[in-house]
Amino acid sequence: MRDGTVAGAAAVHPLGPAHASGEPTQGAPGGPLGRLVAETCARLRPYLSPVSAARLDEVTRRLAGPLQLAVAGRIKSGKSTVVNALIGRRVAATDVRECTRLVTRFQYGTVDRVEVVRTDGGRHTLPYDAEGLVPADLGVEPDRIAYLDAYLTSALLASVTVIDTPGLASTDRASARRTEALLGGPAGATDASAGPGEAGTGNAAAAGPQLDAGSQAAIAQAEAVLYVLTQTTRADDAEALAAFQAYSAPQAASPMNAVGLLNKADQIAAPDPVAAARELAAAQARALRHRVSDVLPLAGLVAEATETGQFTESDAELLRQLARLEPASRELLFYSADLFVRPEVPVGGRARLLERLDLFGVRQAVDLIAANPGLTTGELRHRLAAQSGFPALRELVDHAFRRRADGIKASVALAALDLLAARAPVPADRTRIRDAVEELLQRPQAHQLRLLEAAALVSSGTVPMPADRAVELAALVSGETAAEQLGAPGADREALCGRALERAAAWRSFATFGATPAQSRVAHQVHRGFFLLWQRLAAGAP
Ligand SMILES: Nc1nc2c(ncn2[C@@H]2O[C@H](COP(=O)(O)OP(=O)(O)OP(=O)(O)O)[C@@H](O)[C@H]2O)c(=O)[nH]1
Ligand SMILES: [Mg+2]
Repeated sequence: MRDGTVAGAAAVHPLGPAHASGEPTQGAPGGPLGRLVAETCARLRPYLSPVSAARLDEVTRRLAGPLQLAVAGRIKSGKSTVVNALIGRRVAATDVRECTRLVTRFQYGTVDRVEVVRTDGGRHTLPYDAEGLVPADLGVEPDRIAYLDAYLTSALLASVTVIDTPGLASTDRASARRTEALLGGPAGATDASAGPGEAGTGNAAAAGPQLDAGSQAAIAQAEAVLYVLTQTTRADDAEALAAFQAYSAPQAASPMNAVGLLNKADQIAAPDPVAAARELAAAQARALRHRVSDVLPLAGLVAEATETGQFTESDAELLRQLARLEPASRELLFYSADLFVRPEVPVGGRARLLERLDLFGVRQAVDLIAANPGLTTGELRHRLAAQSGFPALRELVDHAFRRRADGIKASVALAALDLLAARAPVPADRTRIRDAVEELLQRPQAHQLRLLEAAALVSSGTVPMPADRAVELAALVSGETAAEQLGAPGADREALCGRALERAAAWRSFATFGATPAQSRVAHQVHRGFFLLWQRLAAGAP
């Protein structure tokens, strides 16, 4: 276990890492909504006081960077394992003994390296260790470290920065506090409900939410979150999720930007853990529907093995040996991990297989080979990955999050502008920023931002809405095609046009006659959303 904690106030430069890192500064935002917000910022900047202008620069810089995706959850839920699988390299230490103590931002860089960002604002650079992991020895006392910037030439990181976080309900209050800070929650919210073996002993509530600057820098980065859950969703899971969403304006904290992972699916004690995991994940998604948009079942360990190249030819060969055993003795092997000590399996390989795949993963692999002895190592890896549930997560990050990054980032930037206005040292700044945001939101091109805000209010339960209307709004906001937006797959353009107009009218009438004032405000935005969609369709847009 790495020792020491990170605590105390610090003086990390608010402009944060990209400026100091030596990596090229990001260019303009990739999407139309981001560009719209960036243009507003550029127009506004000359009229602001130097302090607000510097803060505005930070908003603009973040807008142009990759989506900031935090992986959060309780201690030992498998966060670092998920991070490794996503990045496609085993870079974060994962071990029963190894606790993640620091917020680590894995991001694209031209040279692989770890930059240690110290609480005094200084940085020093280290290489990854001999195994390719973020080194355990960071060269200074841990309490002098704010967070880590880990650079990798991984393709995924070009569009998404993956932030590994210390576990919540950690016995190490300082590192848990950093995550609670990242999630926007009060320090110590998790201690009371921590279970046996996980309980923190410190009186964290008494410690107070003293956020160090390193954590604040990390908070400012998270734009979406993967929340790693295990079998039982505990009260503190929901609390931490609530805290993430309470951190900033609803549009930045939309449940649409938070997805749960039911990890360690392989460890569910059921005759068919895969099927049980699917059901449990669906139940958790219902229970947490105002917190996350979905819960995906995952065997993170298997995903890590298959995605990071840890699962090798010699592992596959060993599994083939096992598959050739008599069915009865094979079965005996799987009664428990202890029985996995048989002369047929060399000691080293045995430990390695268990470490890579755990017992259920080994069984799955052996079953796959037994059913199809000609399976190549590549095919085996592919099938194991498919059974782990990882493809759905990959799809979510590569496709759904990446596609929606423009809207997410623009919404987060608008929320940051609100905050900037609220904290402006000069009253004139406040008025100018608010006027600029209002002017931006009046434009038809910015309507998607209003819709995102409305969807956030509805999906978080802040504005209650009949279930069918909530579903309709979610589709309108996140559908990739007009047919998806209108919930009418396969419909032709004429039908889509008709439906868009019909839905616009239905929402207008709901806004006028059937709704509470809050519902009415949302309904007006949705009406306009369908109307604009109709205009686009009628004008022949794709
Ligand atoms: N069987 C099984 N074990 C897993 C799975 N995912 C992670 N683990 C194991 O759980 C332990 C903790 O995993 P980590 O990824 O280090 O968990 P973490 O949430 O990052 O832990 P902290 O940073 O200390 O909070 C490790 O021994 C992993 O190998 C899984 O899907 N199945
Ligand atoms: Mg970890």
